[in-house]
Amino acid sequence: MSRDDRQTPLDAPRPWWKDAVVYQIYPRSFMDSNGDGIGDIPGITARLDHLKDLGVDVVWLSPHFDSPNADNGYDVRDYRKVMARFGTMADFDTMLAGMMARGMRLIIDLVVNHTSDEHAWFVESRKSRDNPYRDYYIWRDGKEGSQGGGPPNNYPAFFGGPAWTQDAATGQYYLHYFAAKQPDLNWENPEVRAEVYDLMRFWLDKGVSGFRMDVIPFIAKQPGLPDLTPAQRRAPQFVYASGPRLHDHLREMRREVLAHYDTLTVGEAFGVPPDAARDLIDSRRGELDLVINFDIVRMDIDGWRKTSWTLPRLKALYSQLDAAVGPYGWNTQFLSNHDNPRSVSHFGDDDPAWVERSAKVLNTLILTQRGTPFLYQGEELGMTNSPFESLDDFDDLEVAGRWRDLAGRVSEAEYLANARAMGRDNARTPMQWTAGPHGGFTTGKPWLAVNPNAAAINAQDQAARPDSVLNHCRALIAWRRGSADLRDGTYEDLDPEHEQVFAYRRGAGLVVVLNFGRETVRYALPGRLTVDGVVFGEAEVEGQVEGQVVTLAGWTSVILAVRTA
Ligand code: ISL
Ligand code: CA
Repeated sequence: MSRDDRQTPLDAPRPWWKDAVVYQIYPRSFMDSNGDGIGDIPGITARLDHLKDLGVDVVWLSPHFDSPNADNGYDVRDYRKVMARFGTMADFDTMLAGMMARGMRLIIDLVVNHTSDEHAWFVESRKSRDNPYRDYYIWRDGKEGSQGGGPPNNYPAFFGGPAWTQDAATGQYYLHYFAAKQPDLNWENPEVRAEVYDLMRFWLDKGVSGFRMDVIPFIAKQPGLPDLTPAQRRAPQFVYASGPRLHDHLREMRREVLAHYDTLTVGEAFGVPPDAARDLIDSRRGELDLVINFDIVRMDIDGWRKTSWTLPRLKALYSQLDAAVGPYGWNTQFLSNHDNPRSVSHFGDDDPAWVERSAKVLNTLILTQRGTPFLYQGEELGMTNSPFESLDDFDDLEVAGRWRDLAGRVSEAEYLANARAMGRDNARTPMQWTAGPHGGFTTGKPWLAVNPNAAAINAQDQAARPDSVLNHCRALIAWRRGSADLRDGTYEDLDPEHEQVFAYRRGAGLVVVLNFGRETVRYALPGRLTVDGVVFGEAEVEGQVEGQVVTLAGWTSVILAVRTA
């Protein structure tokens, strides 16, 4: 009986992905095996033992499909072909076999809100108004007639300019929420849906265990595509993500494809507030399993501008997100990915004297919160943002596109400072494997410069040091596996207002205390708790437990065994 046609009672068998630790690979930057400066699939295969040793259960692979790389693979030209620079389908099969031989599963990136403008479907669609593929995409006449009247509505694109581009062949405009090279598919067309279901089966039949679904809430458009208000234009994702047919599409996808396989589906819920996300992941509804939300990673970014965050606000978000999933949902736990700055630079302290300690604190947070942890490549090392010197150093079309939009309204120095803090390229600098040339990522010239601190922060050095970020993650992932309180216990913030300490209870038996600062803190636990001892903490932590008081050195964390007095 497939899952979506029964109420999933609370005592249903526990899905495997609730206990999994997921690791995201951005293939372009993970490992280059042939010296062309671009990461590739044989490079991933060569590094699978790094993932196995870390204790990873699932790999999420960012797009590996044939693409012109306008948006580094998030513009797919052929869903059934491996990007030539990444390797061959045989390489993919070898990588997948290598993962499975190590007990790891693979989920791939399903990018079906849009395709590349070089996809055969769009090449056909744009030829004429009556082309059989015309309705695979969203074409409209301009405002006043089809010549020169301006775009059909005032939708902005995320990578700059309007979300409509007029096409010479027919004079009509096509919709693209992202770049003009990423035309949006028309999900109201049942032929489009059937094509997507077919390509999903193609990869599932190869042994893939599911999908991370790129901006999946965007596939349902607003009926009639009315103009946005000025407030909506400032954050259009909330309108783009709330089309009325979204749940119908997801339930049909579940019925047609997913219900027939044992899968993990993770929707990138850009533009979906926590309460709306609950409906996407409620196991009784047969839609998605998990969502990637933006509440924490974007808590201090307003458009292109970095604002600020505080620990009490961060803690409030954790409690809100934990409560929002309800009894039939489950959370993802992450602090970075390929679209966001490095977590230790964003939420930690990336001063060379503190970076390792604070990276370990943040990884402890990710690995002890309630939900499925997602680590991003390099996060297990405490890799940091990169010192981009000028706008020319960035590869990301989002950085260039937003700069064009700002045209003269903001100084280049101010824009550069914000791009350095929050730009997506921070997470896309190559993985740092060794202290050697280009961090051991490539023997050639890397497509994006390796962070100059690779000699100090790299996997080879850390594998040999017991107190490294890498070995901290390895040990905590292993310990977590044996802890029912961490894997499935309740979550309770013990001190929401404290400005430097993040202390929370997991289940009945554990308390986690994180010091989010350089100063040593003496932290008094609530009187109702009796501490039985330190069960996990860094070797150099002075986690002395005097009765109810825990002393934590700067940027350290500790896990305590407790019971209610
Ligand atoms: O917030 C954003 C828009 O300004 C971006 O970080 C990003 O576009 C958004 O989070 C959606 O991300 C996904 O879709 C994009 C792609 O560029 C991102 O890499 C992908 O994760 C379009 O496919
Ligand atoms: Ca390569």
